[in-house]
Parts: sequence; structure tokens; C-alpha cells
Amino acid sequence: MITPEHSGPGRSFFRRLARGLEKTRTHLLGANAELFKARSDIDKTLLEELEMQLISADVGVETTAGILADLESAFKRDATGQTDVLSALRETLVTLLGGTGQPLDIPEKKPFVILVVGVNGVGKTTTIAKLTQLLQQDGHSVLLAAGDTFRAAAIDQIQHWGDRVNAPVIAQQPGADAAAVLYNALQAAEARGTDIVIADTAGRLHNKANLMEELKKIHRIIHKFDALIQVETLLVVDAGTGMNAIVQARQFMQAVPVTGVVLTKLDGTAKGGVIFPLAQQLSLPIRYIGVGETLDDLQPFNADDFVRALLESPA
Ligand SMILES: Nc1nc2c(ncn2[C@@H]2O[C@H](COP(=O)(O)OP(=O)(O)OP(=O)(O)O)[C@@H](O)[C@H]2O)c(=O)[nH]1
Ligand SMILES: [Mg+2]
Repeated sequence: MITPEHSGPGRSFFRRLARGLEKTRTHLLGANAELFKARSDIDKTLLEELEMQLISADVGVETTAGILADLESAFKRDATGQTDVLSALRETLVTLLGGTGQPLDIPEKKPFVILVVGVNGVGKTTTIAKLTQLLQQDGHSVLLAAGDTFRAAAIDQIQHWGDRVNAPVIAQQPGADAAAVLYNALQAAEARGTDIVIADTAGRLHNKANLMEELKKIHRIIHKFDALIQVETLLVVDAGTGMNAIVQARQFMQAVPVTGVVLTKLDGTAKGGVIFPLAQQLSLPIRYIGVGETLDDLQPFNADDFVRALLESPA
């Protein structure tokens, strides 16, 4: 059920989130949601059941063990016998996500750069369009840089999204140097007084080493343009890849100073539980989550809302 504080625009936001998490919720709670609610004690059978379900939702073995240990101790601490499994689980999960829900803070200094990185197909370009819309709604002007010069279709795609959200796109021909495109975009943003430059990047080059070198070069050129420029390097990962998302994140973090994560395609997968080991193992803010393919399907990440939506069925 949706609780009353989620009314008005917040209500549709929460409903979209809850719908997006439906597949993961089914794996996490299985047919046992009612059972968990009814249970006010915790025993070995219930823990084993929950363990299987957490693992099937890609929470990962290590993080799952931690969650179960936390639950057990919550029940041990509770002398009143009032604790029920579902609320104890909710508290444990919110604590686990802890400080990861740090919204992206847009600094005064212009232009602010958001460099969007990630392997191919994770949803970088569509996330850029969605993010542009969110930032515009907050009153910021946005310019896009077509930094994925590897494929001609990638340039067309970002130009198409730029038209849709009414944001200028700075692009060069396919095969052009991505760092040069960025430099041009920064010059254009400075000339126009634009608040934010969001840069697309290739998710695939001839090999991984090439990709990482290109990203390093882009970082260098941004700071060459202005040594004091502020950059958010936003790593996009597809929730559907489950635990592999963590491996990808580590590779990108070795190459560039990643400052935030976007977890996409939560709506299409039962592996959304990966957000917990992701939060625990990477210590990076999760800025946004993608819960669908339309422009309105990117949401600033909030740990409380996320866990509530994960454990409650949408009305
Ligand atoms: N269901 C769902 N689909 C999404 C979401 N985000 C992106 N997609 C879809 O994922 C597909 C790939 O998205 P792109 O934005 O092209 O991914 P990309 O990372 O830019 O891909 P490359 O440019 O090939 O590296 C598209 O069909 C998107 O509509 C999401 O949150 N939910
Ligand atoms: Mg793309």
C-alpha cells in the first residue's frame, strides 16, 4: 500500500518507482511477503528462506550474510517482541544504503561538467536525455556534447534526444577526437553562459584499454580548458547485469575519478538487489536510478523511498 505522505506528484513518483522494482521485489520476497509480515520471530528456516531470496535478487553472498546477521541481532536486542521481520529487514536495508543517497549538487561555477561513462548499452545516452530534462526542470541550462564519436549512430541518437529536450548539441563527424568535441562544447557553453555540459562517451572502443585511455584524455582536456572546473563523472551501470556491475565499476574507477553512479533498467530485471553490494563495496554516491525507457523514468536516488518501494506492492 502507498502511505498518505506520498500524495500529489510524490505519489506518482513513488508508484513509478514501486512498479519499476516489481521484478526485484518478487524475487526478494517471493510468495513470502505476507508470511514475513505475520512473523514476529526469526528462526533458522525463515533465515534460510530469506537468504535464498536475497541471493536470487543478486544481493550477493557477502552482503546477504551481513543482512542476515543484522536481522538476527535486531531480534536479539528486541526485548519487547514487537519487531516483525519485514520492518527489521527494511531498517537493515536502509542502513546498508546509508550515505549513498547523496543528490547531485550543482555548483555555482559555470560550466559544471557531467561526464557520463559506462560500458556499451547500459543506458548512457538515454540517461543523458532524462537527466537533461530533470536539470532543466530545476532551472538549469544544459548543453550536450556528442562525445561518443565511435559510431555515427551515436551522434544521431544524442542529436535526436537534444531536439526532444530542447538542448543544444555540440558534435563533430564520426571518428573525431572525443576530447576535442568536449573542448568545443566547453567553449560553446562558456560563450553562451550555459550552466551545465553533459558529455556522452563511447561505451565501446577497439578494446578496453583504448576506452580507458580515451576517458583519461577527456578528463585531461576538461582540466586543460579550466584547471578549476568541477566535474561529476557519472558511471552508468545496468542493474540487469547484476553483480557484474560491480566489476565494471571497479574498472572505470581505476581509469577515472568516478564521483557518482546511475543504476539503470531496474524495471527490466529481478537483479535490482545488486544495489546493496554496490553501495557497500564501492562507497560511491548513487545519484539516480532508471526505472523505465521514457524521459520521466530517471529519479534522484533516495534510500528510504527505494527500500520502501522494494518491500511494498504498488497500489
Ligand atoms: N527498461 C529500461 N530501459 C532502459 C533504461 N535506460 C536505458 N534503457 C534502454 O537501454 C537501451 C540502451 O540505451 P542507450 O542509452 O542507447 O545506452 P548507451 O549506454 O548509450 O549505449 P552505447 O551508446 O551503445 O554504449 C535503450 O533501448 C534504452 O531505451 C531504463 O531505465 N529502463
Ligand atoms: Mg550511447
